[in-house]
Amino acid sequence: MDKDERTQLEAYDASEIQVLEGLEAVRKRPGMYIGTTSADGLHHLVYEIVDNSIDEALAGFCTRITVQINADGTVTVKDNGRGIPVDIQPQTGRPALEVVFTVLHAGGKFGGGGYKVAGGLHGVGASVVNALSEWLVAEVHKDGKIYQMKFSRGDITQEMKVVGTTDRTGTTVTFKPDAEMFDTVDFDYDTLHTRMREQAFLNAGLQIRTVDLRPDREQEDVMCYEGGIREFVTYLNRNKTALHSQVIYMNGSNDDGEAEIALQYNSGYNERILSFANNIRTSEGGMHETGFKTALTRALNAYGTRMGILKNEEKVSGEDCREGITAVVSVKLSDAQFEGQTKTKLGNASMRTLVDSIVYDKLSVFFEENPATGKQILDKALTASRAREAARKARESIRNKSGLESGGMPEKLKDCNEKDPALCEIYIVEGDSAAGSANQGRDSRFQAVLSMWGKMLNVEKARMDKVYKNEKLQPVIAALGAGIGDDFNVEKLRYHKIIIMADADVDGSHIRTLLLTFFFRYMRPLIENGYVYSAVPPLYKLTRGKQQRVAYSDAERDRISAEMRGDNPNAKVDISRYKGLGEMDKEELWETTMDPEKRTLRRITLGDAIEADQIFSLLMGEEVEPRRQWIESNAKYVVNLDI
Ligand code: TSJ
Repeated sequence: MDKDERTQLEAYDASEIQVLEGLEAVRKRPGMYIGTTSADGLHHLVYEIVDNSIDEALAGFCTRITVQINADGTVTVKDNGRGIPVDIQPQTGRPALEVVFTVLHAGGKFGGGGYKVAGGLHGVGASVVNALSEWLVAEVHKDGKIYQMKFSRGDITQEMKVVGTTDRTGTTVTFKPDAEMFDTVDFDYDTLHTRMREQAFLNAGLQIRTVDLRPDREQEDVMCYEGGIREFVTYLNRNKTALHSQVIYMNGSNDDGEAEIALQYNSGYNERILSFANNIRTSEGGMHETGFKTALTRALNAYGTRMGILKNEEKVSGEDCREGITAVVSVKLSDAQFEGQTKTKLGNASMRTLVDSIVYDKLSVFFEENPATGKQILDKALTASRAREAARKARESIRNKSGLESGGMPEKLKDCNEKDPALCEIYIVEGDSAAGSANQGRDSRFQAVLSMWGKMLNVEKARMDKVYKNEKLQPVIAALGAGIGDDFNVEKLRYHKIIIMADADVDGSHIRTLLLTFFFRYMRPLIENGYVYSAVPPLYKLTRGKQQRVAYSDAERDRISAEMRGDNPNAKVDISRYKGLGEMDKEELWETTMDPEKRTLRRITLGDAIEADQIFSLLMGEEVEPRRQWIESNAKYVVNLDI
């Protein structure tokens, strides 16, 4: 062995040790690397892989990406980029392809000086996916050859070798997530499809195809949007009535990066601003979003003053300017700083300056050239300003309102004795009979019950002042004790578990959708802090002789039924379906749905709430045609409308 060879081997040994330690750490604490081992974490594996193909597209070398769930439940991601480099890296003495999959944080940071735009927020790379896969196969088409390499749970199971010839270039990765590491390994097509659609909107002209090949679940979607985020805004407003037909689009760049903004107002009252940095959703906002908001307010006020619509120092507030807006703000920059609790807040001040100047300048020009649209938007902001004033008055009157017992609590609330919010729960129950069982069955030391009944307010069509005064929602507002809208203060919240308990039928899902939409629009921190839950009542009761059990799903029903039968194939197990919560007596309800030792609660995420909000807009909004279409295509599911 000569000196060079020895040096290389030592380097290899050293890197191997580091590799094993690195990837072992991933398997020991997967949550540290992918956030969670729930379904979210599982899907995150796919995004980690796809991010690499999108980086290749951003660099200008890839035009098509396919994300495919295979018949056996594994996933394949394929692109037509240059192919991951296969040459030996001088630092490690190993092929770059191997390093990508065996060294933590290696993704995208080798060869050609890297990309202008850095990779994903959680861009821990492909090695994490390797570490958490039962097996993974990578194939690279490059320089006329097909290179292949295989891995398992972080280890190399087949060194890189040439397995054929090819006339194209690109990378294909197939992996099977390790069932030992995840709560579930069942990929959800809709989840992948939704995420990929978002990526297709954010990367104009890039074609992304999603495919499901699993038996009885076959489907496919091809997404490619030449209009990019313009089409994203059109899509987000698809169930709303647009205030102006054109989506307003603006872009620009400086030394630090580039920014694109698209917006369109609708006839509704909600603000929907989606912001992204390097294709990553910045849910907590940040500098780019701030720049957008301040420039929008300034541009509208300047235009109003110039046109004489705003007189005598009259002004519209930022919030007024954003009523009914749907906007997408997307920036791409070289050293994105992610801050905030969930690292989804952009910290780069240069993006505030950039977005601010683009929006102020281009919007001012747009208003000059389209005065009718400018006036419509300004009128809307002025109406919002007046409604806000009316709402403030209504809010004040809430405090001296009847329907509240002494101490300010509603009659329909059966409160608990405990006063520490962290220990208190409130069940919001639909229907009087279910509420009766819940009242009697609860542990009144820490569980409160609030019953709701009858038809609820349509929050979609109501302005804020109507919502505050609504007799169905007032008890909820009063019981939670934390105010509403701008006044909402999560510190005053009286219960840290808010549990929606409703039947799995149309009425139940109606009330659930309404409550979620209400929380989403008027008490969002409730959802952001994870305080909202859905109770999970059982679906079946199984009886054999004196023995009784319950099941929460069809699969569980079959398993328990087999268990109860035991070795006796003739034993008769009686299975009945619960028709609703009202059918259960207080003991049954306590044992199956309320006892913290035995119950299941589903925590409502912001994603659930956004989806409820969308369904809600669709079902309750002004647009008739999309609603009719939705009901038609979901007719058979409506009974189980779940959120
Ligand atoms: F990382 C990975 F394995 F997860 C992965 C990477 C998975 C998939 C499906 C695709 C990719 C990928 C990587 N697609 N395209 C690339 N490109 C590169 O890695 C590449 C190619 C050429 C050069 C160069 O400088 O010549 C540099 C890079 C980073």
